Amino acid sequence: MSKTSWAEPFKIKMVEPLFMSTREQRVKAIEEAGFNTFLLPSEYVYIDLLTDSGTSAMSDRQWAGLMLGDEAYAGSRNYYHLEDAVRKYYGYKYLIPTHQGRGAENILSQILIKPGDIVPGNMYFTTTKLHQELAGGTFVDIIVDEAHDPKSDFPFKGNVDLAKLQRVIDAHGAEKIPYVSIATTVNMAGGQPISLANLKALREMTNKHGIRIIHDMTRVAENAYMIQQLEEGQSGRSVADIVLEICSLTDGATMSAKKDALVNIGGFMATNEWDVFEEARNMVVIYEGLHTYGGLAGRDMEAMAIGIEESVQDDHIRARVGQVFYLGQKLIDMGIPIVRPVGTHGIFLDAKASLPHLPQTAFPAQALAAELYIDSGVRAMERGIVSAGRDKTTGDHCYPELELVRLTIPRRVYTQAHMDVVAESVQRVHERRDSITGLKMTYEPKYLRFFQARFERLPAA
Ligand code: PM9
Repeated sequence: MSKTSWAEPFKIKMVEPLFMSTREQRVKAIEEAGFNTFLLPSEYVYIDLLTDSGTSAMSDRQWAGLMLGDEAYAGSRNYYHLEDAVRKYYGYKYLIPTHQGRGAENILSQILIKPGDIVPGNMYFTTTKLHQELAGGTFVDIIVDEAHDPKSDFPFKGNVDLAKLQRVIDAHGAEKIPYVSIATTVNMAGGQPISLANLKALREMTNKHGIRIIHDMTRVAENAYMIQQLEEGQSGRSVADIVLEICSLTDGATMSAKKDALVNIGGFMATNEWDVFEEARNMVVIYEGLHTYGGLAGRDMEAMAIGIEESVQDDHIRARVGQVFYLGQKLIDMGIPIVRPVGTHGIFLDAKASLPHLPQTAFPAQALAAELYIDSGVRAMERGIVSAGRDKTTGDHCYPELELVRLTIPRRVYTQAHMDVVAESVQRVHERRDSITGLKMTYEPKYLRFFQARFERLPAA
């Protein structure tokens, strides 16, 4: 990795004051929120590391772009600008805008997946897997084993284990596999990248069997940066160039533009196949809106087109990932157990390692996120047994190896001083970890339960 210091390639033009709550206010707020950080009013949050989704600061160019919104119902000029950006920076031929990533996942899953199909992928993502299941498919994890081990320092934990894929093909037949689902980077593994070499090998193998690769490109620029920094022979290339190559190795994509692409709302589906595009154009009018706006205002598409261009600039991505690494190194130096190597969009605290006295059924990561909020007003998110949901056949919890709390860093929003405050709070909570008690789930919604589930504290053992 580069040894010189990074600094933000921007200066601050406008600020948003934050409310500084008291500990008593935070205890009351988290109890009222059923110990679920998603249910906290954001007013009572000091540093909001819930997600990097839709929480970026837009540039002055993007804000100026909003004023160029063409709000025509059909054929808005901003749609054509977005189409140009998707072709130029990602290389996909056909574009369907959607209100956000899951809108694209819904349409794509319904088009490509038939009941009984199998969808192998480099670890599940919550909304992606749910849409695959709702379309009648079953997700099968084919990521390398290292991805499930928070202590493994393997640099490309997003890689596919090709032997695992071969076993899935042997067991079910290629005709039952509409596509292999590849995320760049892998969110649930801790923001871990896939290597270009692995993706090329996967392309060769899927070509042999006539299987598509569908790309969840939500954080593709971050993945490309890690390839530039760590993969042999890639250091002389620009992030933009590597992004284009990643996309060229896949057949189509779903995108939550709320992450990499620096907008507060928006997404799209892209494909190189005319037939898939035609079907998607039919479906988008049912679920999102006309095919030239897909649930977005013209101004949102303009901000997205500009954000895509900004997102692949080397200076931007170096500072973005640099800030995440800054916090990660601080926590490592403090001896806090976190997923290694540090991922690109956040730090993932290893709640299993910090709270070994709590069984997974007492929701250790959920409990740790609540404690962190109480300590300092820092809002994080559970990424463990609650997020994993229930097995669709047995109805039991899924028990993921990784029981994590995610400190997700919004892009271009917080300073290094904020990161210092976060690290000190994590350390304080870690020092009194033995006193942290587990939780009992008192309300469980049917889908994506982590968003709205409620909990109560269990008595101390
Ligand atoms: N990711 C995140 O916080 C927001 C929703 S879950 C709290 O990480 C990937 C890799 C994502 C993602 C959202 C989506 C869905 C798809 N793939 O939220 O619908 O990280 O725009 O995208 C979230 P939308």
